Amino acid sequence: AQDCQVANVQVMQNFDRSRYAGVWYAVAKKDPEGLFLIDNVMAQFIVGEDGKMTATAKGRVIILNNWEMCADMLATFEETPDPAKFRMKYWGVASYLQSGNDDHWVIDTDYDNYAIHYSCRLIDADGTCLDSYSFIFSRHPAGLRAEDQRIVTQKKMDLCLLGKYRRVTHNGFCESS
Ligand code: DAO
Repeated sequence: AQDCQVANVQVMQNFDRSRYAGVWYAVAKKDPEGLFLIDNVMAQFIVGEDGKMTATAKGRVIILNNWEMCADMLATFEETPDPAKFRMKYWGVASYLQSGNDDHWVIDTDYDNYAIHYSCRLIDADGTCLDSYSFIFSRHPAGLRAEDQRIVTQKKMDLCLLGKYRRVTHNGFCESS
């Protein structure tokens, strides 16, 4: 399925949010226009007693006139008929950080090692995506296992985003804040 139609993107089957919960480290990212989170990106997904998913996230950002900081972000997830497709409302703990409402699709995950996230912000008239971002998450900040790399590469291809990712480094920038 590489016709690059957003409507044909395959997502995780039988997505189980309780197995997805916990900490994920972004190890690679395809940036949207006007990128926000640069590196040291980690997210913690929480499933509440009501079954609803929320998240906290951190990452190094540059705001205003080249001011570098660690952004503390919060997100809530609204369900859709597909269990792997959410609408994500997000905002900063500080008001000057970015906020928004994006698609949040889980493309694939084994829950224990890797997860592939995708969000299309703008669909073109031909059904392809004009402005997307995507995180490759790992349970370990050091990166993915070799056996997961192959799957991730295939999924990047399916998303028509192969070659558009950059590595996301973790150097402790957000650990003290
Ligand atoms: O970094 O350029 C960007 C876009 C991402 C904005 C959303 C970040 C806040 C919520 C993250 C939750 C887990 C993906």
